[in-house]
Amino acid sequence: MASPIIVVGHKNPDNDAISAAIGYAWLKNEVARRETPEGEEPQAYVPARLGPLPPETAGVLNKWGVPVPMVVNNLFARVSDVMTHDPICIPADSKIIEAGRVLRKHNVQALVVTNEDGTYRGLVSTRMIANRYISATDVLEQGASEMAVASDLISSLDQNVDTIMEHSILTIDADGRLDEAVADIMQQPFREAVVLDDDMKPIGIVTRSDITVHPHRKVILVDHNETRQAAAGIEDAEVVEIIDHHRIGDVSTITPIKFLNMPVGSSATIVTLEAQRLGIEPPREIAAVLLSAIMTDTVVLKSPTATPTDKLVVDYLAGLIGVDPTEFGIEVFSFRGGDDDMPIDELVSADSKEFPLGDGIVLIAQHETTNLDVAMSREPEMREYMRGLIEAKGYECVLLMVTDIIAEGSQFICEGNRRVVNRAFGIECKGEGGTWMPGVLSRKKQVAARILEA
Ligand SMILES: [Mn+2]
Repeated sequence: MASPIIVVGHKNPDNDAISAAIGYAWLKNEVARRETPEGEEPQAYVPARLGPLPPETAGVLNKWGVPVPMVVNNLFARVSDVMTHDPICIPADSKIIEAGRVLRKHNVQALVVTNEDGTYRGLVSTRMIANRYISATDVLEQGASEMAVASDLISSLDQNVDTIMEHSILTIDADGRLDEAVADIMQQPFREAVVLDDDMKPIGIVTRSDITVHPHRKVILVDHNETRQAAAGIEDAEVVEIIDHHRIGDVSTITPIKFLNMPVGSSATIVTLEAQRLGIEPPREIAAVLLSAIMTDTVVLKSPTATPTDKLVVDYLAGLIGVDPTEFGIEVFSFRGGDDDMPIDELVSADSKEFPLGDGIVLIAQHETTNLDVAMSREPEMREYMRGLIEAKGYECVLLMVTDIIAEGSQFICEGNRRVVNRAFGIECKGEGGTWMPGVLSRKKQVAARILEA
């Protein structure tokens, strides 16, 4: 069966990064199910995330009973991508003759030897059995009769595999990186490594011939197309599709792929348009997940990134769910909880993105609020945390936009090299108090673009 294809958003995932992944994985699975001939296994698509759930995503998934996508730490090829699943096992008290029969029956070179409780004990291979027989010729050279050797060989058939098996075979983890496992396998004198689960039970076997191929994990990127924002190991993966609404970045591919990039308010909008194009209607819970992402990315359609297309898609999804779109959007924002007790790291960097600028990197963070005064009462704490980020990561500057979605503007708070921001906006952001920027709601359209151009 083909490995599942991962559908994943960017690092520091926001609601759209996770929700668009859920929605697009649902759509791809739906298409695969419809197009795969009966009796065949459809290609599976699995939504994933590169970090913790934003609270509004947790709230929406919980309310609508949608499973939380798994976390992927990297996209490097893993041991499980090459291993032979369900290795043939025999108990430690089996006779060598029995091992020989099993090897022949399954046409394999090695068997995993297990303890009574099914846990891993060792490995017996055709080579180990052959060595047992070759060693008999030593006895012959020492003057034993051919008859004695023959009877020794015959009695060996009745010997336990335990006596000839190897205990010191490399054991590895299915989720481990393949390149690291390959290095370890090549360093040991044996051809095989046994893959164990957390209970020490054998679930796979990898041989030197399995690692002559290097598979690439297949991945669909949503809500990003820059390697800087992608999972570690993206360069080792095969990007098979991209669904995005950001500027075109630096992800490159060897073959042509489906690359849907539209200047609309959210990736979830594009996912919904794709579903409509294919004539597939999302069930209510998927519609809710998609609608929540459009609402957060466009700040309940108030952001200048919101387009007439987003409005149409919002009305369509709200109709499917049977809700008022604005009320729905405000409920999604309410899942974020209060600004007064939110941990400072979450408040500042839950939604932050790095942008290259000259030789440096600027971090632009955004915190949306319905109560600017409460958020701004934590300014000293925010600034201290931002200075810590600069020290730890060496940013040129960190800009935090505290966006008031009701007053429709952002308070700019900047640490590091303020000139970058001041020059881009023609302002005098002097530090304490920050600068109120009326009408600035969109990091992408109104802030990042201007800083990168300046
Ligand atoms: Mn987005």
